[in-house]
Amino acid sequence: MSDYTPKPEHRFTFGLWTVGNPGRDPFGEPTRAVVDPNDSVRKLAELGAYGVNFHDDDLVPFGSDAATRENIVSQFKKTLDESGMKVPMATTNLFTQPIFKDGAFTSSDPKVRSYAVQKTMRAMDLGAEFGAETYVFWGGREGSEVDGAKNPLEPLKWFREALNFLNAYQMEQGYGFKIALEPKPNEPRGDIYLGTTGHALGFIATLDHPENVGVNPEFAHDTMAGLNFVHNIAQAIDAGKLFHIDLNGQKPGRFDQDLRFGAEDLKGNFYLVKLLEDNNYAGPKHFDAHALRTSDADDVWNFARGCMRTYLVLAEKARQFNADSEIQAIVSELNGGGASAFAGGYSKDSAEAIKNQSFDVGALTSRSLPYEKLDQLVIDLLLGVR
Ligand code: GCO
Ligand code: MN
Ligand code: MN
Repeated sequence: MSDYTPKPEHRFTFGLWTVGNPGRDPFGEPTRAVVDPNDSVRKLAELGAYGVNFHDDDLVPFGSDAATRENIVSQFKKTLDESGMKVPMATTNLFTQPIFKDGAFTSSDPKVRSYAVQKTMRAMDLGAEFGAETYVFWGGREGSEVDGAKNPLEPLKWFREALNFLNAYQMEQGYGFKIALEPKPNEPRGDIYLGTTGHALGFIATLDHPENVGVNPEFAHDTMAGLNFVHNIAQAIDAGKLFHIDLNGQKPGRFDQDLRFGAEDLKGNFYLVKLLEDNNYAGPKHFDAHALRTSDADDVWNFARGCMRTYLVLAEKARQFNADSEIQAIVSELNGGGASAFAGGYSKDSAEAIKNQSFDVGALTSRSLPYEKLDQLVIDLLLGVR
């Protein structure tokens, strides 16, 4: 039996807002006490995490004066030093305060947009103070319910202006952030702009400096939209844009559940972990999830342990998949055909040759594809009977 003990080298991270989630939902008050971020850091270090991430307001409450900010920052730095924990990612809360009721960077009000940029520059300063390498943009309020209220082309333009400005700011400051856009299809807005990983990848190409902008896809978000997260992550890796990842659990067709990683869709999560491991994804593995509202303070740590444990178990299953001779024989047989006649690129000669090639359509059609067999082997592997 393997050792599934999380260690800092696994680069598991949690948001302060995840383990600190007090269990509030749109219908009910919190079920748990507010947690001091310093306590969260100490406990996560004890459990083997690598670091914590935060929104500006998770660490320094909104509206704090300069002296309060300084006290909080120096205490938090001390706690991080003592526990050996890192802050690999920082982000801005552009959704809680009522001023952002109609969006931040995509508000129709230019003053709100400027305020959002001011808040983000200050949050970037805070993240840089803690050595954050990645800066996430989740546009929770960047969306609409009433599309008659603004020309749908404008929010894209405003979002682009803000990102270009803020990226230029952080470059000039020498912060060296990798910027990661986090898409979500809806919630809290009826519809959120740039709703999926694919939308974000397309948008990035329109920015002034696309080279340091990538994505932070979240399992729950793409699953809410009914999409295949593994395919989306593959596309992000293919584009060289997988800068960060939010791991959690989610049933399709529901509100954003942010469940413990692996709580739903074990097979999908197995292929996800396999994809990340096979491609040596080196970024943080961030659990953007929270314990159930029914959990008490102790059960929150069972939740955190569970996220990391399931990842490590699935990583071991991925290694087993890669080493299983029966599985590998099927996979090789399925993929053993070599390159296509056009894989070497276009030439007049290759076009002519393919035009004249003769194909045994009958033989190609009747080729055996034992996907049922393969899938059941994977099921047996995951259920631990193989
Ligand atoms: C959500 C989002 C957020 C973001 C976080 C970082 O649906 O609530 O996933 O948790 O990840 O705000 O920007
Ligand atoms: Mn989420
Ligand atoms: Mn997220």
